[in-house]
Amino acid sequence: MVSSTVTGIGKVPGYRRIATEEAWAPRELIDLYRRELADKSIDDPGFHSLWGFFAGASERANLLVDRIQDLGEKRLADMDATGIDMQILSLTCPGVQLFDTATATALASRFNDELAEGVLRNPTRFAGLAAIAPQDPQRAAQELERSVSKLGLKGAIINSHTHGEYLDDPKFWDIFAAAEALGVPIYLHPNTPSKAMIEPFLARGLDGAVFGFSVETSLHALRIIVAGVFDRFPRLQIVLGHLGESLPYWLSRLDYMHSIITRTNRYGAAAPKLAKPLSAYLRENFHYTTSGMGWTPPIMYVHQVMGADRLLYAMDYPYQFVAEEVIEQDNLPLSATDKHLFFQGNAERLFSL
Ligand code: 1DF
Ligand code: MN
Repeated sequence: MVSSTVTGIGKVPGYRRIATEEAWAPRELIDLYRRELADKSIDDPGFHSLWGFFAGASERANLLVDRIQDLGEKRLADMDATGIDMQILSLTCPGVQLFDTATATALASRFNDELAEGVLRNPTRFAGLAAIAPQDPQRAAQELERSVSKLGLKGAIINSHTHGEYLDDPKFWDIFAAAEALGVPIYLHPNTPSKAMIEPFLARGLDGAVFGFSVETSLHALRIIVAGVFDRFPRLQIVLGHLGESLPYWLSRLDYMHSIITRTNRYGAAAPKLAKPLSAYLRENFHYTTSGMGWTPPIMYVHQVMGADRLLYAMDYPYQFVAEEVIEQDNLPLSATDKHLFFQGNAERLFSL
């Protein structure tokens, strides 16, 4: 997980390195996860697989749980050691989305207060995204509004499905309306696949970050697009990590196949005609970060097909705390202008830093 012996990360590269998908979790959240692991009162096999591991006794789990709680000196030291100037912090997956509506709604507000205090202690090193509870969409929209206008947070994070439900359901659209009105993005972070589709992943250990996260989250993003969310909220911006959870690779096939589906009205109201080709939404309503994907060929591909304005750096600390990946991305074959956009400029614009 950690390679702290690497040197060679330049101090003054001509840009600030802003890492945009960086996790934190207060002790209380981890305790609540541990209680649920013992009680098994919530039927979410993905959660039990994911946090059964991270709340367990392995060395990786212990290091992770220690690091993820810190919003001060330890985290800053790790950032210094890997040349990270700023982290955009968000409550780790699945955040409050695991819990019942009342619990999740109350926890989101308290954790956002706590995050905002952590940011205020080191405002040049940290910014934060609000946790919200989609279980109560109207309260979630209000909490986003409060978090941005009162606490200075820069958007929201949603960890894919909430109890197996997806945000294309119009009952959630007040959240999109609030984000669009505030001019802040929603980071659609992975979660393990929802209960309805996780079984064949679990059977071979593929439910987590290794692959299941990406299947779940790319599906979620597509559901949002094909439901017509961006025709209704044309200025809404969604952020995807992991280089777009594979979607940039699919642009031409998605356009070809989706245009047939809508032209033939094959699925009726479930797949309505959209104002633009599907790929237009992926280019105009999404940004892509390199969390967990610090590898030059796919980064250059996303830069090419999505454009220099849409690609942002992320580390995914503390889950993927790998100094070599910072060096690899320092050495991307990009112009000085585009590298500045990648590490700094796009994050400053998107998150209003
Ligand atoms: C893992 C990866 C866990 C990511 C995460 O949150 C996470 C992991 C619990 O390695 O199991 O956010 N990730 O974004 O890749
Ligand atoms: Mn992550």
